[in-house]
Amino acid sequence: FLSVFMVVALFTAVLAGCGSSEKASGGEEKKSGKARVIRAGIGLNDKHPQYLALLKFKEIVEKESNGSIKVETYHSSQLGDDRAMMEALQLGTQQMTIPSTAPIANFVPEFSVYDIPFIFPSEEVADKVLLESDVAKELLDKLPAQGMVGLAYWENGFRDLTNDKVSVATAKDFKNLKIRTMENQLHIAAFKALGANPTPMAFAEVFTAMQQGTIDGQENPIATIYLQKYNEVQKHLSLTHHVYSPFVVLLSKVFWDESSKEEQDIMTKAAQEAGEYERKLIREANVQNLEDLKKAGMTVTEVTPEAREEMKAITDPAVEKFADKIGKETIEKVKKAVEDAQ
Ligand code: TK8
Repeated sequence: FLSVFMVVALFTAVLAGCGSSEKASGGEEKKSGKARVIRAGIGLNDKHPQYLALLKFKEIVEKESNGSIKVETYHSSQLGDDRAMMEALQLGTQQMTIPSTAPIANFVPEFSVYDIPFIFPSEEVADKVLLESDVAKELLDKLPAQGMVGLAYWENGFRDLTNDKVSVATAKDFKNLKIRTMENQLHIAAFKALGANPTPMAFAEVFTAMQQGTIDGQENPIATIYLQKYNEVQKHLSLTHHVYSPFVVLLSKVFWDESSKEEQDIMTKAAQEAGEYERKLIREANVQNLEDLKKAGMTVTEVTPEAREEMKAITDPAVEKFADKIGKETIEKVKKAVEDAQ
């Protein structure tokens, strides 16, 4: 079903692209009354704070641009998975998506710095690093060379582990668990180091894979676990907090370059403003939805700081192998920014 939808979506995109050959230059566009369209797609569903914040982005951009830009929103991987959507951004057949940083690392390897387990100690520190540090900005500045523009960091959040086999409290409990990971080499290596059997897979396939038992579990922030109803096919939740995932609001560079400076400013500001809203919503959801998951019957396992230290010690050597790919300087800068934030 999904693939049929994707093909239809792609054709629509190509047709839309053919129709709008005229160059955008703010004023004239408005006179002719023809809005340029941002097709924005995400993997999460329409209950997730990311989607609600995307609607906020739409509201701000459509208002501030006086209708010169229209935003069409798609959720639940309707336009494809994270990789497909980023490739469509590069081609200019889709204009916007908001992936986690992990799949972005397949395009800009430096983004894997955020995949290093336990690199962020808290949301507050993550905020300071992502919203205020030079290195976070420098990473966004590497995107245009890949045909994408990074407007802002949003929050997916600390990732926790679910599975249908055992309650995972310490490193040894990962043994032989078949865990879906994002399509990211560092994640795969880290889960291997823990003795798990990592299986990279697109987000949209995860629920069915767990339902059919082709995988034992997955890892995502609480809000995603609840809103995607993973509790219906998973018994155990462990509060591992092993990785903090930022989201990045990505725009196609094709669309960006066709926009006036004024429109670019409107889109950047809107992404930042909607980002504040998204952080607020997702933090509320992560607290509330943990209670919801308990009520729904999931067993929740706390993970001690000592157990996290052990997991970190086990994954560190695997992570070390990625230092050259990520760039030692980038890693040092992020670690320094984390220190400064504390
Ligand atoms: C949604 C993804 C998701 C991510 C994952 O497209 O794949 O597990 O955490 O939020 O970006």
